[in-house]
Amino acid sequence: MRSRLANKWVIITGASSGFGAATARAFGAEGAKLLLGARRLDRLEKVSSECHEAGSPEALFHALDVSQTASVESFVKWGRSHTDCVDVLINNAGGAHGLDTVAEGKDEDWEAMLQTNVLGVLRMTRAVLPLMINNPGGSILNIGSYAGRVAYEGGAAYCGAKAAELQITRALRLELCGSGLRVGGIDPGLAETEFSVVRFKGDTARAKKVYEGANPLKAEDIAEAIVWAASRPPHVCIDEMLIKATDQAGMHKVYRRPVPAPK
Ligand code: NDP
Ligand code: 8X3
Repeated sequence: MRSRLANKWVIITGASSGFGAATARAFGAEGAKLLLGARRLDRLEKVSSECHEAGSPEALFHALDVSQTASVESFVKWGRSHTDCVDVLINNAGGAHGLDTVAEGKDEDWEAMLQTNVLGVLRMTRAVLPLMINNPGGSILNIGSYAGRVAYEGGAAYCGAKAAELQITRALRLELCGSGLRVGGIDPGLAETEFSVVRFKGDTARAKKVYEGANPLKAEDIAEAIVWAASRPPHVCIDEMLIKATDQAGMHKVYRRPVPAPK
């Protein structure tokens, strides 16, 4: 059967790595047309060519910094030059900065987390909605986190930001009821992407430790769920999905296999 997503226009924020890049490739494989945004253009160029190889008829990219209203507006203006009808918006750009307690927290980390995970989602949605509003069956999918549902030490600002994102998703669903647009939240748990490298400011050894001995989610696992949610029939809305690694029974309970000592 021809994919429901073939030739549909899909916007993905944070498409330069991790979930966003995997999601772009997965939509590409369904024959969707892509408008990809992030700050690292060299990465976007590579993802775009992988999407073409996967089967996307159009995999276009443009600089996007969701923490800046002007950048969001210029990204959407560029998108509008390619289409006036967007079918799917994936608000994925975001992440964590630092793992400090509130007592030790840094303003710049808090601000970065709130700017991307919270205000970025609001700004992108406000800017893209005019391109979706006459398009019943379209989907807005926000990538939240298990951390938006369960707090942990050192995660106050990140958990708070993702909890805010969950409530934004819920409020938007109420606001758009009757428009035919679907609004969903996908909340992943422990997943090995560049997330921890960013959180620990490039300390790859510390980032690796986060996943040591466990079998975390992969970016492709989340991409598959996002594509599935967006490809349901128009009367079906996947409201909320919490997706965890089998090894993550709870925020503070992750099964870890013994790791062989280095020789
Ligand atoms: P990555 O670090 O691999 O990807 C993050 C993406 O967000 C990159 O493409 C990055 O692009 C983009 N991004 C960050 N800041 C901005 C910005 N200001 N403007 C535009 N793009 C930005 O991590 P993940 O793929 O894991 O993260 C994707 C989403 O999933 C995030 O919202 C994260 O919070 C969430 N998440 C991650 C989990 C995990 O364990 N990995 C679990 C649950 C949720 P660039 O730097 O090029 O701008
Ligand atoms: C990322 C998952 O548990 O590391 O959102 O905060 S967690």
